[in-house]
Amino acid sequence: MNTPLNAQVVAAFGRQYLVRLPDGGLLPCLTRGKRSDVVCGDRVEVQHTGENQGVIERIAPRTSLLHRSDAFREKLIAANVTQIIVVVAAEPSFSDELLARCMIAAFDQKLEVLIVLNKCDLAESTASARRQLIPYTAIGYRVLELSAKQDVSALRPLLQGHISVLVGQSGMGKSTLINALLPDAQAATREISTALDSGKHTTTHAKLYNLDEVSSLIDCPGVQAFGLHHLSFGAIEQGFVEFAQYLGQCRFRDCHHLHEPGCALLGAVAAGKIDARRLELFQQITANKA
Ligand SMILES: Nc1nc2c(ncn2[C@@H]2O[C@H](COP(=O)(O)OP(=O)(O)OP(=O)(O)O)[C@@H](O)[C@H]2O)c(=O)[nH]1
Ligand SMILES: [Mg+2]
Ligand SMILES: [Zn+2]
Repeated sequence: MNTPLNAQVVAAFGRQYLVRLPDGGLLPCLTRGKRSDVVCGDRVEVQHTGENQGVIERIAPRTSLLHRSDAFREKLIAANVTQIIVVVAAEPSFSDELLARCMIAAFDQKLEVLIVLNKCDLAESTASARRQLIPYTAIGYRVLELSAKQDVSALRPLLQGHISVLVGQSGMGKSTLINALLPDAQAATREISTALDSGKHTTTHAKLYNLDEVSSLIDCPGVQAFGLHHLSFGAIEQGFVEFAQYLGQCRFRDCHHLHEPGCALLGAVAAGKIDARRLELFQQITANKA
């Protein structure tokens, strides 16, 4: 039996995949040959090769592809998502560079962005995390504060109609959020992995969960670094959404916004229109781009 591009990859473990068939059943699948460019969220055509085994024959064109890369390799994160939810928390502390990088990737793939500040039950430390997010709310990003351990109801309506992917550093509470939204999910969280001593990252592979007919959520392993080697200098400039009105206004056409005279972005920082930390992040992220 062939499924003409309407099966969905719901989990990816190396080169092994779990695929949901149109009738709702799950089928473990491999790829043909050495192919390994299939990713969670892909729509695929599969063929049964045994009673409980299949092979992925084709991947449907993707509406989006989230990936990260350095000079040596590329890591696919999820396909066909419409929204990226960056999960941050006060403890462990989060990296605003990672946050900025996720947003650049989101802009490049035209995804909605939602920042979730989790663990708000940790009231004292959350105050400083909240301060760290002020530049992001100021430029229009949505920030939702919640505690995955207490109440996630405010998140539900924001997931409606989306294929969302949860990204963030390890330990921010992505899988705890999944379990709160889907009590049957039983995603492993830190408590369990500490008991099993399975290392730093609790979630080891991406997994897609269906919330309802039109909404689903992908849980991903924590990321330490979000390499953007695949994006050009210009794509990174655009990923800093508040820079838009200044781009093209610098004295030099090839301005790198470092210390050039007549730089519109440096001017905007001096005038208090752009947050200085955001320009600093831009300079760090583009440091290796020509
Ligand atoms: N106090 C508090 N702790 C939380 C909350 N949400 C998650 N945690 C704890 O944070 C730790 C990490 O949670 P996980 O859900 O495993 O984190 P993760 O982001 O999935 O981590 P990786 O899978 O490694 O990427 C666990 O000990 C959770 O119990 C929360 O709202 N409040
Ligand atoms: Mg996890
Ligand atoms: Zn400039």
